[in-house]
This record gives sequence, C-alpha cells and structure tokens, in this order.
Amino acid sequence: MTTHLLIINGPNLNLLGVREPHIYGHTTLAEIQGYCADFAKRMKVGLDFRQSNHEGEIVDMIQQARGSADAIVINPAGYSFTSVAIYDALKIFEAPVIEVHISNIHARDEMHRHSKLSAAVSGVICGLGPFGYIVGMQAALSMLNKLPADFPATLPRKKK
Ligand code: CA2
Repeated sequence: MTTHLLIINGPNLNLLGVREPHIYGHTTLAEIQGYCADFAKRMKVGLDFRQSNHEGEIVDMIQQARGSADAIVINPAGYSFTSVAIYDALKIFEAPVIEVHISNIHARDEMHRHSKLSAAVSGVICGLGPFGYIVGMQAALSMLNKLPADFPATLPRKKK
C-alpha cells in the first residue's frame, strides 16, 4: 500500500510571500506545495497538502488522518501558542507528527517562542525556511522506515 503524508498549514499561512517577507521570506504557500509535491513524487508517496484558518477544521483534519495518513507534517502557525484542542487531537494521532516552523521561533519575541504543541509531536523543525517542510517529510518517512533505498542517507540505515 502507498504511504500517505498529510501536510497541514494553520492560519494566515495562505498569505506567505505576500506580507512580512523579512520574517517569513518571499516564497508563497502555493510554491511550497509544489516543492512538497515534487518531493513526494521522488519519494513515491502520496501527499495531501491543506491550509485552514479555523481551529476546528484543523482538529477535523487530524482526526480524519487517523484513517487516511501514515504521518502528519504540521505548521500550526498562530495556533502553536494557544490551542489545547489541536494538542489533544495530535495526542490521539498514533503515528509520526513533525511540527514545522518556517522561522526560528526561539529567536522571536516571547509570544512566538513557546509552542504548546511541541509536547504532542514526534519532532520539531524550525528556522530552515520552506526547506523545513522537505526536511519534515523526510523525517516522517524515515520514522516510518519508508525512505527509498536509493535516497542518500545521512545515517546508516537499519535492516528492514
Ligand atoms: O515560522 C512559522 O512557520 C510560524 O509558524 C508562522 C506563524 C507564527 O505565528 C509562528 O510563530 C511561526 C505565523 C503565520 C502567519 O503567516 C503570515 C504570513 C504572511 C504574513 C504574515 C503572517
């Protein structure tokens, strides 16, 4: 069966590349979606790339992923710092979850520094710009042991 990844983007990320490029860069979310789709094709996995400005909708996406995705990569954006509902949904999802932030949240102001969701995920990537999404996909596939055998590994692979 084909491995399937779900990428979830939280509120305001639909405006990427349009506003505040000094923090979030010039790349649009549509461009990031394209890079992720290309990488998924190379990895021979399925990909669903979503964005929502609504907390409940993100909770629904995570709940539905229990039947349809092998791992989640999530940039929860502003909900990182506020959402107990998304935290609870992620805790219930019993497969790898990688939290991605485009900016280095640790170098930001107090409000943007501590993600409540990090305690509910398998790994966190921040400060790598849009490349963080690709690293997040790679990390999720590595945790599933689903990286293609010819993909250049940085660590020795364990026998399947
Ligand atoms: O760096 C990231 O990926 C963030 O998750 C982005 C969030 C921010 O609250 C986090 O601290 C870090 C903000 C997303 C808002 O997106 C915008 C896009 C364009 C212009 C303004 C905001």
